[in-house]
Amino acid sequence: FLPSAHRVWALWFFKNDRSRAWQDNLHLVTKFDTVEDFWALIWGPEQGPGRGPGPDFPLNKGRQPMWEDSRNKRGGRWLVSLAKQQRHSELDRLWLETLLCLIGESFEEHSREVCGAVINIRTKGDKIALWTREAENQADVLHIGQVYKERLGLSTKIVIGYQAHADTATKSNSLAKNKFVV
Ligand code: M7G
Repeated sequence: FLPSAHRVWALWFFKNDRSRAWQDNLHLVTKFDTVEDFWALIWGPEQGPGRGPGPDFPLNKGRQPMWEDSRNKRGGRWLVSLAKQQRHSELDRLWLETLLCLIGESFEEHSREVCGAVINIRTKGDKIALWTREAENQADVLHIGQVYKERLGLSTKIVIGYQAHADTATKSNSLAKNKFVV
């Protein structure tokens, strides 16, 4: 972990309440900026390395995990779509690996392009996505995609695609076209 690449991460939860607008269902759970607090969050404070509630974060919610946020609006996502049976066998591992890629700044200098990650639990098949800042930055996007796929341990036979949020936002039913694949 690179303390120099200092970042504050936020964990958000989407509570599906159909009586409210999509954005109003996004709830900030917590923020963290140390590896200790990350593990305390994952394992629970008792099993964590014994730190207190952590530093005081600014009260504002910071970046929001939505297409419209200024940091996301020109960006897109590497999407990993899982088969139903993978929830049981793979989902937790793939999500933890995704989080470790984020907080470990695993993409070298391309890490600055990474905005966050989203997990969608869906009856039709769960999804994990890694969001990046600028869909037109081909070299960054491809590097991140290649490293990410390798870190997830996905077989070379599996192809994952990158979609621009602008395309996803205008295609509410079908999947947006892939801008890149690895
Ligand atoms: P989803 O939850 O990302 O995937 O999007 P799903 O199709 O597997 O459920 C479902 C719907 O949520 C979209 O069609 C949008 O109506 C809404 N939605 C999702 N995202 C990520 C956003 C967003 O960033 N902004 C807005 N305004 N709506 C979103």
